[in-house]
Amino acid sequence: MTEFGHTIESRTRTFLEATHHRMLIGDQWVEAVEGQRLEVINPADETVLGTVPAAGQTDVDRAVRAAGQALENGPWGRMRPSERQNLMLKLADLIERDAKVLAEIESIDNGKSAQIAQAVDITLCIEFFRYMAGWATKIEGASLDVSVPFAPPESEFFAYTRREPVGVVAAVVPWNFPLLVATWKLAPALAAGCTVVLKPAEQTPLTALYLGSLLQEAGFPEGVVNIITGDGPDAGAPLVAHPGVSKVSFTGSTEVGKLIGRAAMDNMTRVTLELGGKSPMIVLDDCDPALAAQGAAQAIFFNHGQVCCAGSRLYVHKKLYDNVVAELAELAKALPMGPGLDPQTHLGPLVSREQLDRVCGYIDLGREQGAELVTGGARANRNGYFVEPTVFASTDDALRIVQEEIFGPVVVALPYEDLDDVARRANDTPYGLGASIWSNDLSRVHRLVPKIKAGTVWVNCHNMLDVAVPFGGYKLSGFGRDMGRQSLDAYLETKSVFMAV
Ligand code: TXE
Repeated sequence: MTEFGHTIESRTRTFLEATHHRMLIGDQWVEAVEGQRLEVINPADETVLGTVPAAGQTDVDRAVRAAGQALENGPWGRMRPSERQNLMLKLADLIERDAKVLAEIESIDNGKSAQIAQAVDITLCIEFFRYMAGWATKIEGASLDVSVPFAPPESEFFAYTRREPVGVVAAVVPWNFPLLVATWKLAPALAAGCTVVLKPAEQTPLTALYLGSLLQEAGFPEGVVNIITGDGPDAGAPLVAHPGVSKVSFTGSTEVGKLIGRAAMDNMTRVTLELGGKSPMIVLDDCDPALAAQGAAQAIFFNHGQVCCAGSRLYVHKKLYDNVVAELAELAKALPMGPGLDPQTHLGPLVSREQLDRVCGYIDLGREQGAELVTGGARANRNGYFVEPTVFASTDDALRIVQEEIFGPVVVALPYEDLDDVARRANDTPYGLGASIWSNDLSRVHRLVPKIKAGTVWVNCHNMLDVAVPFGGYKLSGFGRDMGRQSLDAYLETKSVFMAV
């Protein structure tokens, strides 16, 4: 079958034609106990793609129990690290085999370009499972030379530390990079020897369910990964508050992140939170305006601005400001918009009607508060949740469109004169996820980097990721890190063993 000149894989068709999807608990594909279902909508044409179970408390209990059993009594807990590694490598191979299928399902479910999903989302999933598979065999404690000052002088002691899996992990993930963010949680959890209950976002559950079949094909024992579908209040909230869960790994809104953080503290559940952002781009006066505009377009319009580290505030030195803004507006107007399956598409629909309303609401607010609309500024005149790529210009950092996360293809350009002042302004939101600096003047770049309060500072690029580089936020953008060696630590406890010899 071909759509928009794109030939859809037969596995994709078979998966989507099933329409009545089930969730994975233990080794069973099951309905929700209460029998409730949620519709999954294609954001490119607003049609119903199918339904998934709407999990509730009882389903959460079953999934956490299955994960607990797999950890305590199943073969997983006794597996050697090299066996865990091999299973993860097998899974990576299966994802690679089905990369096009997964990219197509992601595209149809989320709206993003299938080509870009395959090149970015799915490729990073494969690389991250392989990267983390390598760490499974390199989890080490330390042996410590100890002496106890208050013990009798003739006594001798020995101590060592063990790294142990933290336990059952609840992974709650959003809809902007559904499979990729699920992988950011699953890969270190599995490398560490944990078991997992994964809850994908209600808007985009399909690639997680497809991954469930690949986990089974790879040979992961039952209950090691359970995948429950459902919404935030009915499935997510009971999952993160469940006493059988030892660690919550969440990516989503700051608002829900705060709720999860509070709920986690009741049980002293370990928690990592990757939350919203309002990332600045700072263009210095030595920069080529055309390159800066291209960088800005990529920073804000990639994934239609539905990126937690999207460059949504563009600070440009006043010498270059007019040129960069004009050039960026031209690039925005030229962006090919369409359904994700169309190979020409760069800008797909937003994920849902709710997100469309939210983004359009911010665009209206920008106008009302007096920002100058340079280009875009409306819902696109077609079916589906499409919004025109939008550039505002302003001098007022207090505007809500400058302070608040919009999570759509909307950028505000702001001029500046002084480097110290722009560093202060760049930090002047509650967020601190990403930032980028654009300049070839290394000495000024190096002086600016330490002043920026953000988990990632890019230089002459934005939104670049590598599986070995930790990613996470300062301030209200959360705490803890995904990816890199550092992410593994969040799934491990340290046990100290102290012996008299
Ligand atoms: O996020 P939610 P929403 C930001 C972005 C976006 C806004 C709202 O600004 O416009 O958040 O998006 C689950 N207990 N980001 O409403 O609600 C939910 O089911 C436990 C930035 O979709 O945070 C989903 O699986 N779980 C972000 C996940 O949380 C709960 C990506 C995210 O949904 C829950 C997404 C609860 N009480 C949105 N309520 C990023 N950092 O990339 C919801 N969920």
